[in-house]
Amino acid sequence: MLTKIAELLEEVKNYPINSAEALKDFHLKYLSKKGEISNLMPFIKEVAPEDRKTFGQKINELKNFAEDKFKNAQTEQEQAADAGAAAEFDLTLPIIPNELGTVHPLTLTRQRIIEIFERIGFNVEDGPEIEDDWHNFTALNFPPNHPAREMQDTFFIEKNPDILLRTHTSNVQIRLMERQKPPIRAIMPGRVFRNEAITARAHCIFHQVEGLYVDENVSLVDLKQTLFHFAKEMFGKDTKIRFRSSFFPFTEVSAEVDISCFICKGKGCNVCKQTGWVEILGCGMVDPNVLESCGIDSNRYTGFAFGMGIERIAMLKYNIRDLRLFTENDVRFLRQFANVV
Ligand code: 2U9
Repeated sequence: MLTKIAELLEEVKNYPINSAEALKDFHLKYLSKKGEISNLMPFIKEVAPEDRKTFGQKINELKNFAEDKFKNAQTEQEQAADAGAAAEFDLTLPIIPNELGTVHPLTLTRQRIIEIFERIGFNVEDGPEIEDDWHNFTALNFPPNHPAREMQDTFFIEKNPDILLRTHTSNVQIRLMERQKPPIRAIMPGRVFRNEAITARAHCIFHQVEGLYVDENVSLVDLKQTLFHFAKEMFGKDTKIRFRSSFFPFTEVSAEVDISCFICKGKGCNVCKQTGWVEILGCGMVDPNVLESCGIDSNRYTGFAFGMGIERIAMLKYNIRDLRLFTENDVRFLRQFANVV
């Protein structure tokens, strides 16, 4: 029996494993359940009891040897396959360029506006783009016959004219005041919709940032100082501002704010149409009716609010002449903002 094991060991040693096929055959012939080494096991019973230990040891040695030979051959074949695959790559070829996008100028502008107001204690609030009449118009003191409520100015949902696409982000202020008592100090950046033809100066979808500050003793002085701070941070520390009286249904008093033209420093140029001033936003003291609509006591609390178009601020800051550039996604336009901070 020992001779049979020695012969098998010799056979295993000399077995040439030179291909993946041969590796498989080797395993089948010697190491599988019905392989030649397993087939030796039943013979243990036929060996004299005093020789069984030696017999068992010899089979184990044979099995270990066959297993080692199999594993080594397997590793060698795997390494050879890896080296072959690596050789197929030409490491001298130039890399495929991985082009990075750039931050959109409207995103840059929105981020800058948020940063300026966050630093002086304003939170950022968000709300729905699809809104009901109450939160977009009625609570904001729009009279029933106001032109903004007409089909040609606002996108209404046909099946339910009480539902519309918000025309400003003021709905967020209304929702905020309905659920939170003063002090309230927040800005509302977001997308708004108006039924307008698309031109160089108008679009049916644009972006706003509105702001609201409601507390005891909030005054026009707070409003002026806040917006003066914003203008200097956004357009440079030498920027001057002026307030022109205006009208909005939701504010009383109301004003439009101009900044001194930062292109010509007030001397007169194309951007400011020779006036030395450019309009940047609207603002005012929140109308007491609006506070009351939201359940806020207008005898105790006052507030200021403002609203600006992000496109307008970006056009002024980066000297962009046509609104449509923001939505055309022309990389020649977008790439110019790659290094703007
Ligand atoms: C509440 C109370 C008052 C927000 C305001 C303006 C003035 C304004 C325009 C700027 C350019 C809109 O994008 S634009 O066309 N906005 O002039 N917005 S005061 O006043 C509010 C808002 C909410 C509850």
